[in-house]
Amino acid sequence: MKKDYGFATKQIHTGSISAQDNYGSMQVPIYQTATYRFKTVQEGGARFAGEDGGYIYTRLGNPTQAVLEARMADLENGEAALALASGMGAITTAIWSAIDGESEIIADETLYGCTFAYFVHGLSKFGVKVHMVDMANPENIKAHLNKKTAVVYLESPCNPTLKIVDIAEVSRIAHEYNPDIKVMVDNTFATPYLTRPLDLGADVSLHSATKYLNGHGDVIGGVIVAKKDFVEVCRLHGLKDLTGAVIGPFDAFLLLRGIQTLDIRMDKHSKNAKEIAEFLRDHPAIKTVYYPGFKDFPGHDTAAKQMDQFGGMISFETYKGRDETAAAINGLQLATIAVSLGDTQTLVEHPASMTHSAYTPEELKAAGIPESLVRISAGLEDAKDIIADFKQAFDKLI
Ligand code: 7XF
Repeated sequence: MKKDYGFATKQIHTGSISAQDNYGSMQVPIYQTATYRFKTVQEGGARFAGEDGGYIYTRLGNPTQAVLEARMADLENGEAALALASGMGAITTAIWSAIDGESEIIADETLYGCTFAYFVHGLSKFGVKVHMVDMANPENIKAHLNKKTAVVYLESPCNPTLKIVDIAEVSRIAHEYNPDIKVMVDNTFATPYLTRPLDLGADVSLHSATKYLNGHGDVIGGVIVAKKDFVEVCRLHGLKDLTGAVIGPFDAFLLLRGIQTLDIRMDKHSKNAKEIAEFLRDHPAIKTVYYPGFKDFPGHDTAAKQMDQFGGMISFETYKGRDETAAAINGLQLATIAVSLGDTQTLVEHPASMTHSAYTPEELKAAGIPESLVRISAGLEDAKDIIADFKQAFDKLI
C-alpha cells in the first residue's frame, strides 16, 4: 500500500488480500480455523522456531486478523498492530508485556472503570505500584517518575468526563526522564480518524474496537498499535502466554467491515454531538455540559490541537439529584439506556452506577467524576430527533 494515500483510502484498502487471491473476493475472507496444516514435522518445527513465517494456530495469528492489524497500524501511522478479543484484552496484554514485578506505573486518575479496577485492584495483588495522578496538568507525572517507572498511561478524551490530556506534553516529560518508558494512550474515544497518539510522541495506542472502530454495536474487540518490536512482545508473550485474549476471525472480519466507514461515521457522530451539546447547554434543567468542543471547556485548546474534530461523546449534570435525573433518563423514547459507545444508536448511561461502578465515592470525587453525571454517546440518527427526545424527557425537570 502506498504510504501517501489518504485516511479514507487506507481505511478501505490497506492490507487487503482480495485482489490476487481468494477467487477475487472483494471482501477479506473469514479464515474460520483454529489451526493450520504443516506439510512435515520439520515445517511445523521451523514455524515454532520462527524460521518460517507461516501460520501455526489462530491464537498466534490468522489471515483475517492480519489484515485488520495491517490496516490499524496504517491508520495510526504505527509500525505494527495486534488485534485482540476486547479492549480490556488489549489493555491488559499491553501492560503485562511492558512490566515486571518491580515496575511502577503512572496512570491518569480518570479512566474507564474496568481499566481503573485492573490498575487499582488487579495489579496491586502482584506488587505492581500504580500512581494515580491528574494529567490535565502533565507536570503532575514528575512527582512519581523514577527508575522503576515502566508505563505512563492515559485516556484522552477520558471516559466519562471527556477530560483532555496533552498527549505530546506527557510523552515529552516521560521520555525526557527515560526514553524507555512506554507512554500508552487509550485512543478509544477519539479513534485514529481524530487523533494519532504515536504521531504525538506516545509509544502505544490502545483501542476498545467494540466502539467507534466497529461502529455497529455487534462486536467486542481490541487493538494495540506500536513499534514492531513491542507488538511482537505483545503477540508472542503477552497474548500467547499471559492473557490468551485472541480475537475470533469473524469478529476481525466485522471490524474490517466497520472500519471502512470510520471517517464518515465519525464526521456525523461529531456533528450530532456538537448539536446535542449546544442544545443541552441552553436547556434550563441542565447545569453543566462536558464537551471538549466548547471554548470554555478546560482542555479545549489542547483538544483543538490534538483532535481533528471533538468526537461523539458528551456528559452532563442536571440541577436535580440522582433519582430525578434518572427518572428523566427513563423517559427517553429514542435514545437507549445502555453502556458502550460509538454505535449507530444514541446510548445514555449513568457512569457512577454503571461503567464506573468500580470507583468508590471517594475515588469518583478524586477523579472528578460527579455521582450525578450522565453520559451520552451521540448516535447517527437525525440530530433533530435526538434533541427532541432529550427535550421531552428533560423538560420534566424544569
Ligand atoms: O473490553 P472492551 O472492548 O469493553 O473495552 C474496554 C474499554 C477500554 N477503554 C475505554 C475507553 C472504554 O470505554 C472501554 C469500554 N467502555 C464501555 C463504556 O464505557 O461504556 C464498557 C461498558 S461497561
